[in-house]
Amino acid sequence: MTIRAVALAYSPGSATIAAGVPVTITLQNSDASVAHDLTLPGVGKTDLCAGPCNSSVTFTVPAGTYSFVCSTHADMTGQLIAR
Ligand SMILES: [Cu+2]
Repeated sequence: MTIRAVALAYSPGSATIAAGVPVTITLQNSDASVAHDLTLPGVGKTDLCAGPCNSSVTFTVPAGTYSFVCSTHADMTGQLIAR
């Protein structure tokens, strides 16, 4: 799945993933010269990179609802629903 970072926000801001199997999320940072990542606290994160750039992370999580955040922009958040 691809999640964009554009204008200091994630798009989409909420996404549903499969629980219990490896899921790869690619962050497509479209904000020129602005560094973003996608951090799932306690689980994993993409590399921090300045746009335009792509960075991926693969993780496996049990069913639940998770918040993700950009490590350089605390108000840049989104939600993953694993089921
Ligand atoms: Cu950011």
